[in-house]
Amino acid sequence: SDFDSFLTELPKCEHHVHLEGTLSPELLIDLAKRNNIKLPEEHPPTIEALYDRYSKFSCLQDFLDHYYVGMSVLIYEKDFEDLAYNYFVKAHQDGVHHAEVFFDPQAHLERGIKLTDVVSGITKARTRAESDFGITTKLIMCFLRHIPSSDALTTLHAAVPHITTGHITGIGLDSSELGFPPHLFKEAYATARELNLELNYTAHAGEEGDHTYVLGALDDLKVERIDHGIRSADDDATLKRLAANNTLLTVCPMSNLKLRAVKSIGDIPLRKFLEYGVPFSINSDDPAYFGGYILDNYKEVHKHFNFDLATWIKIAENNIHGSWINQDRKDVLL
Ligand code: ES4
Ligand code: ZN
Repeated sequence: SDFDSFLTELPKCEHHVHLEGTLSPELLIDLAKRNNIKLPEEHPPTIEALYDRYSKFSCLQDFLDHYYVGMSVLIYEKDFEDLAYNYFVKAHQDGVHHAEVFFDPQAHLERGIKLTDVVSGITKARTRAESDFGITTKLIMCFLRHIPSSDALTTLHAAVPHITTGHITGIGLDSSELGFPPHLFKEAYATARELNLELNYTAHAGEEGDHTYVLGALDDLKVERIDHGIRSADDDATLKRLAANNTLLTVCPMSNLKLRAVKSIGDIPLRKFLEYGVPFSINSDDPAYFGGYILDNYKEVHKHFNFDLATWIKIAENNIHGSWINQDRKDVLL
């Protein structure tokens, strides 16, 4: 439709995508062959079986169990470069001008992969994409909340050389939310802040957890942004605080539907966010697992909310304002 091409042309920024979640069934099977990896017996063995399994996640944990097995095919620097470059190609096709991407260092370190291989592969892809497409990109390392926070600190120290070179410029927190509240990672965030004044901070909160996880991320971790944050809508004071501080929520509609955080995309409280003046962006999260990339997410939102042009333009502007880029780059995108 006409609106589809409007949404395609709309300058988009992606703020919430896990590179390991862009591992398509096709690339997973290719890399398993290329690297001679035998996937566990219960893991779907074919592209078709993988797509079928991915269509029926019951919750975040059910997805994560597949996600961590899937990424076991990523071994060499080139694998990470291929993974990230494929994502940037797709993002560019979807009209993304700026992408801030997550990766999970601990998920690779615990498999004996060197952090340098992961970061150099991703950095090579970023450099190629920036020169091939004029897209700008940032790399955010996430701590895994299901692993003791002492390991987050060890990982942070291992990442210092990559932070110093500017290859990693953000800190995030992801994985299983319920039972792993933000305050557990207070020291890890505080240490990062002492190490480097230039880093940006975000955390997943209010995806399956209630609004107290969002407040915890703001108070204990002092994040500038909240990933997901949809459960903020259950508490008036939380909404008012997000609005007053202009804290961006990086919302992932198809992810919320697939992981059953909502019954329908129409149930995501986007109208409430607009009413309260809480800025949000629309993102793909783990597009290879959730049935669509960023443009699909924009189209799904339009299908359920039928926002007018002015609202879409406002959303696009909020996206640019909430990006971790300098004012010169913002001026180009606006
Ligand atoms: C994730 Cl959807 C989601 N939630 C939390 N952690 C994650 N890691 C990758 N995808
Ligand atoms: Zn996520």
